[in-house]
Amino acid sequence: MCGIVGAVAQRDVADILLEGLKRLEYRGYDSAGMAVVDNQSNLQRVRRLGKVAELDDALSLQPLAGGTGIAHTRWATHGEPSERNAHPHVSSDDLAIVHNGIIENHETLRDELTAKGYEFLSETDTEVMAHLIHHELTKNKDLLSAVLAAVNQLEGAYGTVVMDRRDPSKLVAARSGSPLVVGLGIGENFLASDQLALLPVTRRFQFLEEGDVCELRRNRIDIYDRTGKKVTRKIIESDLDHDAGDKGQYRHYMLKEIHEQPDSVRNTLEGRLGDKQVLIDSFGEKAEEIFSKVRNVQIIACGTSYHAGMVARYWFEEIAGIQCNVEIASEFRYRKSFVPANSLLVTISQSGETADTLAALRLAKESGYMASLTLCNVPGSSLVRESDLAFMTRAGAEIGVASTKAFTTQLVSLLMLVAAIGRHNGMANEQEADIVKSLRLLPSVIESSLSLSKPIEAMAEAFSDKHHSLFLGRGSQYPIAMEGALKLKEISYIHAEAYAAGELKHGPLALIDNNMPVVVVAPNNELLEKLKSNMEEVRARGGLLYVFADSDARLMQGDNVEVITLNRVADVIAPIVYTIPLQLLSYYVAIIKGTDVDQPRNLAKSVTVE
Ligand code: HGA
Repeated sequence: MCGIVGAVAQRDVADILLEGLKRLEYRGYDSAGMAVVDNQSNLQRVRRLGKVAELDDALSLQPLAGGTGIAHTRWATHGEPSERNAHPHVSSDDLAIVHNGIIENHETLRDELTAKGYEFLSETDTEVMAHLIHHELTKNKDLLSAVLAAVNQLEGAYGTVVMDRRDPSKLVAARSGSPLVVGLGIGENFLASDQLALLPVTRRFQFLEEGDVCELRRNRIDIYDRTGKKVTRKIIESDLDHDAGDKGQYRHYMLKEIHEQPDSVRNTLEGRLGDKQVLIDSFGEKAEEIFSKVRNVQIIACGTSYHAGMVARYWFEEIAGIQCNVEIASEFRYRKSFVPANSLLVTISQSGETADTLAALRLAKESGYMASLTLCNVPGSSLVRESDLAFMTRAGAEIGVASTKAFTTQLVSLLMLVAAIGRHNGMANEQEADIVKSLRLLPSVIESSLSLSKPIEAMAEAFSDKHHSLFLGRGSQYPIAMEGALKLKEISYIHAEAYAAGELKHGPLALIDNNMPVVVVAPNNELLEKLKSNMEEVRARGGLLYVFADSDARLMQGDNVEVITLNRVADVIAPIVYTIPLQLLSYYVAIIKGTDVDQPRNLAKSVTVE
């Protein structure tokens, strides 16, 4: 959340910063701003409420020129979205600062700094940091020492970049709880909250680690740990596609990413499947040894990734014969949990920077887990660096805020994990061979599900004037119903709730009337007959059923029942396949409603704040 870009160069950096913000906008889009030091050594700043396009317009009327600058796109946590609260924040016309995160002791610090004569012009916690660093500069000899002294007084999370107009030869950045990456140029250097922002100017990066403080100059980068000791951080060459942030022929990133799924799943599988087995080394060198000892799996995740974990629970217990618990990271991190012997902790996160999941991993390290594994889409991210094992989902850059290809590649990765662990727990070789065969077929099966766009678009019409909806599934399709409901609420703002279909009569049936669309995920598995009874319960009460079913499920189109038929697929991959039509449904409902599909209100991608 929030996007940060900074640059120290000989050339004017405003265009680089603006392009970086555009590439990060999906991280937060309620306001945006930029500040540079001009050739008179003055701070020049432009901020606007709204999207980066508003800032772009403002900058074309009031261009900023300078070789040192910082910029930010905001997702408000403290203080309403407004120009006044937009970053960069300034202290005494000398310092400018951008920040991602939450300063928890901001109120105490605000009182102390007000008593020292600082005037606050915003409601943000960030402005507290600006004045605190300014105050520390009166006691310390340079910006680096002042930032080190200031961050030691902060409680909470920050990724921050600070600029002083009196010495524009450098920027100082600090990271604790929110990611920052240094981009290495030739005779110029950069900072950003995500490498994606800097791909037009460099492919060489250094990830700052927790507690790092960095002094960035045109020809020099010095990194210190939180004690002030100089450290070196590995330089990595990014293999991310430069055009990762391009919509191509598609109207929205979300639609592009939905259609990329056959390829992203192919990438996930590439080089990781043997003839009849999952190649265990894909999970890391120590995977074989660790997996052979696992007797229990604890999955921790948030949002869509949590739904992927929920599906995996069915797989782990049914296929691998391993007990599996799944918990939302923000709950797990604040309770005392029981850790059975030989437990593997599995975290799932698209960005690898999800604040709650990261905190849960750090907590779990002290709680007796045998080892940790992360399933993640971003190489070099915090979860990847801090886990014992890492498995990259290889979805490619996902820009749409509503997750699609990240989810299906997580499911594919989890199914491979289940096979790899199950092998050590008595799972039959033939069963693993069947999983491998189904996984190989998956990209083409997803392609055929995508061909259902037209009927799903027509079905979406029925939802556009509705305010509420229910999603039903049973077994491993229950979490798919949850994910379908999440997609619909995220981008169309229609209230959508998912229920395990057997729960209907325990309450939600009371909601059914002819204004309540009920979406049912109904592949032909051993629960189909039960599910059919649940559908009858809805129909008998005048409810409207929208059913995604197998060709051989023998479900008839009829009064108040619309059926879209999918090809019959092996049960084990059905949750992945049935995700596709639900993604398309929410997309087309949002299109009809005219909402902002890629950047839905109040949300942002990569939840780096608690
Ligand atoms: N707390 C700051 C930054 C918010 C943030 O990091 N969002 O992701 C603010 O509210 O401006």
